[in-house]
Formats: sequence, structure tokens, C-alpha cells
Amino acid sequence: FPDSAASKRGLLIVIEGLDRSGKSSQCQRLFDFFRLQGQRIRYAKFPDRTTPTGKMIDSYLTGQAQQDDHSIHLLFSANRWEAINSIRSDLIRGMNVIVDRYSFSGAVYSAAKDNPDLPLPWAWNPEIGLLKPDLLFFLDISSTDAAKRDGYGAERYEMEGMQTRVRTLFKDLFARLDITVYQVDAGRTIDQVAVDIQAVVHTAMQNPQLGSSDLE
Ligand code: T5A
Ligand code: NA
Repeated sequence: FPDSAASKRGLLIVIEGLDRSGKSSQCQRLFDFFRLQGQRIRYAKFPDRTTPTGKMIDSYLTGQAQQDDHSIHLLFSANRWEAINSIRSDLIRGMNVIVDRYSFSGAVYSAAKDNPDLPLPWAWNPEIGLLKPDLLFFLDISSTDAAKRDGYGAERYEMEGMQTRVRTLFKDLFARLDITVYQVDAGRTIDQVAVDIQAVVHTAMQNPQLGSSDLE
């Protein structure tokens, strides 16, 4: 029996950006936006620090453990692969999914280490075949402004030089990929940023064409 509520695939919405660019705050706003409209919505975050791979990643990010650059890179990717079937089945059931960081962070943070054996194309490879977002937002903020926000500097990659390379690499990666990126000026207030994101999402909700391809 066709279930009309389940016949429309959910939207896969990814929010990317630098550390402290406001991704989690915006994911929360967007989550509330869907709920207010009576739409089903799931929030997923990478790295998901609760799983066995996520616990290893957390130890690395907080400086409790060391990892080879390639090894930690592949753990971040595995942390997405282990979640992807569950996300796919939710989308098929008509649930919308908001993802806080995804493959784009995965590729650029590793490439920003400037390890000559881990260039951007190598770093992108393990992401190929994961679900392609229907909507991809990039919260753009200068590394100097991000560094002024609460909690900055606590984890491994939160240094200004690293963040500046990450910002450049995000732009390089987006230019190489066949994907639309909604760049949002994240240096404004939480409300101003949320309004811009909601406008794009609102339009996408009316578009039945979206959904179902993989990253290339
Ligand atoms: N990483 C991640 C990899 O290397 N490979 C990978 O594959 C992946 C997925 C941890 C690190 O892992 C790296 C990238 C990271 O270095 P994380 O757990 O997502 O990744 O940690 P962070 O990015 O550091 O997440 P944060 O939670 O710190 O930053 P958010 O989510 O961007 O920011 P948010 O919303 O929590 O806000 C931070 C602070 O700023 C305020 C908030 O209230 C909060 O205090 N704020 C604003 N203030 C003023 N104006 C605004 N518009 C504001 N928006 C938020
Ligand atoms: Na966050």
C-alpha cells in the first residue's frame, strides 16, 4: 500500500563551516523550524563521538591520544559510513535530516595539515559514495572573528593558522565538486543567519526533484 506520508523523500541538509562558525546553533534553529511546521526532522552530527570510532576521534581531538594522519582521517570517514544506512532509510521514510559537519570537513581538515602524503584529492576519496546533500550551507566567518567566540582553542585544530588553511581548502574543494553551495555570512547575529538559511530551505521544500544521489 503506498503510504502518502512516506512517498516524498526527506531533505538531506548539511551545515559546514569553521570551528565556532555557529553550525550547531544554526542546526538547532533549523530543527525548530521543521518542527514548527509539523515536519519530521532528525539531527545528526559528525564526528558522532558516541560510537567506538567516535570515542577514538574524541580522544585524538582532545589531545589524549595520538594518531597517524591517514589513520585518523579514515576513522572520521568510517564514522560517517557507519551512520549512512540509517540516515538513508530515514530519508526514504520521508524524514528530513540535518547534518552538522560532513564529508567536506572530513577532507579539508586533514588536507590542511599540509602532510605531502595527504593532499586534498586523497582526502576526498573515502567520501565518494556517501549520500550527496540536497542542500549544503557553508557558514563563512574569518578565523579572527571565530577565535573571539566562546570555547575557542580547546581542541586540536583550533589554531588560527590551521583555520585559515581550512577556510581556503573549503573553497578549493567546493570549486572542484559538482555541488551547489549556499555561502552564508556567519559573522552576523544567530537570527540573521537563521533567516537566510530558512529562506533557502523553505524554497527547497516546494521542490519535489531533490534527493537521492551520491557524492562523486
Ligand atoms: N573534523 C570534523 C575533522 O577533522 N574531520 C571530520 O571528518 C569532521 C566531521 C571537531 C573537530 O573535528 C574536525 C573539525 C573540528 O576541528 P566539531 O565537534 O563539529 O568538530 O566541533 P566544532 O566545529 O569546534 O564545533 P563547535 O561546536 O565548536 O562550533 P559550531 O557548532 O560551529 O558553533 P556553535 O553553534 O556551537 O557556537 C559556538 C559559540 O559561538 C556562539 C555560540 O553561542 C557558542 O557560544 N555563537 C555565536 N555568537 C555570535 N554570533 C553568532 N552568529 C553565533 N553563533 C554561535
Ligand atoms: Na558544533
